[in-house]
Amino acid sequence: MRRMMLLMTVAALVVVSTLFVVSASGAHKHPTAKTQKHPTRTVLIQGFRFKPANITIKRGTKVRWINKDSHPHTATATNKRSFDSGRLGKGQSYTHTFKSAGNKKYFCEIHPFMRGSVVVKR
Ligand SMILES: [Cu+2]
Repeated sequence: MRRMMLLMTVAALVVVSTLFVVSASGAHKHPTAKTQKHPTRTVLIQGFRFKPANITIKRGTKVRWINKDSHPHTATATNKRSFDSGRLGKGQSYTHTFKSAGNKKYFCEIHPFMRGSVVVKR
């Protein structure tokens, strides 16, 4: 009986350790998963609009604005301090890393009706 218990304990240990190894190797199957935790999000400036106008990201994520219009645009924080792309000509881009959580509203200084927001989660 004691021998039986011992066998079952050993069997259980083998099963548990096998599961652990499988899950651990599973995690290693995606070595890029960690580096892609905070990917760059792209916002196009096209047709006098930010596309998409509202995005939600995790803290530490980079946001890249690309001007696809032939007119110059800016991506300027409404508070004018957090970030400001300056004038972006056709094809030019601007990248900002969002390090603090909150709802960051921005607009185009040249066309103030163009508005967008970046919601940064912790
Ligand atoms: Cu504009």
